[in-house]
Amino acid sequence: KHCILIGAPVDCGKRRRGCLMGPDAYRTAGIAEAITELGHTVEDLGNLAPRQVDVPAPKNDKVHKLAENVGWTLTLMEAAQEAAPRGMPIFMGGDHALASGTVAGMAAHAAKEGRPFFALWLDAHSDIHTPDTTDSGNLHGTPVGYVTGRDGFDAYPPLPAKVESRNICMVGLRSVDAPEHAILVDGDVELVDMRRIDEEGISAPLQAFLDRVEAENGMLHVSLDVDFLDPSIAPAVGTTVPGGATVREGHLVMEILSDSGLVTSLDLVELNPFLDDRGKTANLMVDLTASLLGRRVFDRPTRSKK
Ligand code: DIR
Ligand code: MN
Ligand code: MN
Ligand code: MN
Repeated sequence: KHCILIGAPVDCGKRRRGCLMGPDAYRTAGIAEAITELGHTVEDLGNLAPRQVDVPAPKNDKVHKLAENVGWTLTLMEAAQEAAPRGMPIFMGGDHALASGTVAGMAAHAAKEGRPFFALWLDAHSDIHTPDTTDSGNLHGTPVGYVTGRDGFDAYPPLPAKVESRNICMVGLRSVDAPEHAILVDGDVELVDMRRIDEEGISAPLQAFLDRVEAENGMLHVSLDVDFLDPSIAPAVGTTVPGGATVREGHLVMEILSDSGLVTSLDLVELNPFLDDRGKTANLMVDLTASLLGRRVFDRPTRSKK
């Protein structure tokens, strides 16, 4: 594989600052070295910057830094489409607002290739607000709303390719706001909340989703929010929610994804190095990336596909 590291120091998707240091924390934790050790090649495009744009004042006056969020969406939508034909983009965030650009860009790329697009959302939150429904005004809670074509994103660039909500699987859910809940219970996003993980394990629902991706020859984007993980193992995030995935559940997801050979792009989001404990969260995120890219103790020959 050729991995393309793209620094996206997005810090405008919420009020608490610090995610802008994420890309350098991943570099410091040795993300490039971890990937090359696995036999892949790496290219680091450095850190990008948001396009400067003017936007009308948002209807909802709680919305925080709309113009900067729109600017990042433009930048990253373009960066994703530029990188995707050459390798596997790994977007080093930055908060989750960056996914409005990365997911929209990867979906546009898939459409150009004539392949269906799927997204795996590893997160405590569902991030399916719109600028009108968000109560916090924090746009990191809206990327799924944007890429699925919900109303209220008039200030944003028109979507080159809408993501089908049935092609999204959310895993790790344990904090869903009321307006998000209302949309999700009536919709067809595949929902794997923590209770389902407790009862069924994490591998069965994930494998069922991957079987669909494979059957449709889809491209698969993985969006990994630090708060998918339990705060005890991943403290460096502004929005900790107790009861998250364990170290082993995190690795198992990545190992199964690796075996599937289906992943074509990755977001690493919400790492706030200002809140970390001697780099432990950054190191864990790098280790999870390594598992996704093939690090393993022993092969599983009967299950591995590629
Ligand atoms: C929260 C989003 N539901 C909000 N929180 C997120 O502010 O709307 N944290 N996405 O990562
Ligand atoms: Mn998120
Ligand atoms: Mn989250
Ligand atoms: Mn909220």
